[in-house]
Amino acid sequence: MTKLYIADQTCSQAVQIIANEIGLNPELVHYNVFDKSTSNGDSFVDVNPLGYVPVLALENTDQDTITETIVIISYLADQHPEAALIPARGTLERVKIDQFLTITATEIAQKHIPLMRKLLSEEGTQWTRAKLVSAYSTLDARLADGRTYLTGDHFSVADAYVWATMWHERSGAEIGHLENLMAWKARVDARPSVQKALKDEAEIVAFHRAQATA
Ligand SMILES: N[C@@H](CCC(=O)N[C@@H](CS)C(=O)NCC(=O)O)C(=O)O
Repeated sequence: MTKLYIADQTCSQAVQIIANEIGLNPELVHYNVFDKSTSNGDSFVDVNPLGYVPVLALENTDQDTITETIVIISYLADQHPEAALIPARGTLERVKIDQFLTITATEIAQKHIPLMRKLLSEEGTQWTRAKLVSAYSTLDARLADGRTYLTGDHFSVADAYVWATMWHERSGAEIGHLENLMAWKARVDARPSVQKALKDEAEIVAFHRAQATA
């Protein structure tokens, strides 16, 4: 069975959501980013020598492993065009969503991480928080025309990725005043694919914890 390596409350939720949207049921493996253990005993350094989730381990002849959130969600969405989660490759619409996903990875997800891990000086903290507020403000402005989701009226990979990296509370970026974005977040919270991702994640994390204390 295809395996999806995830970590608690991280960007791997984006992959879970997209898998749920298309009805895939990969085996979830939890990676504890602190003690480096996995819920099924796999050596994570062998799975991804770069040491991060998400990783999708395919069951193909070459036993390929795919890393990078953008690449995995795009791959899954491309495999299931009927779910309309991403525009077709080669179109300008696809270029725009790729641009959006890249901004999410570089200007949102990776900006949060040193803040959440408290790795920055006071000056670095202020600068990085301001960058985040600025990035989220562009999303709020995008939603101001009343659209339901970030790229229009259909849920897409863009919504899954941004939702999975809404770590503003943990990194102290104050965006509660961005009303369009907060309303969008509530809509995404309510999607069955998101609720299932949270439930499945909680179950595998609890299983892994119980194993560690047994
Ligand atoms: N370039 C990767 C980065 C993924 C990443 O930062 N993963 C974090 C969770 S969101 C992680 O696993 N961190 C564990 C660590 O660095 O020890 C991607 O875009 O998917």
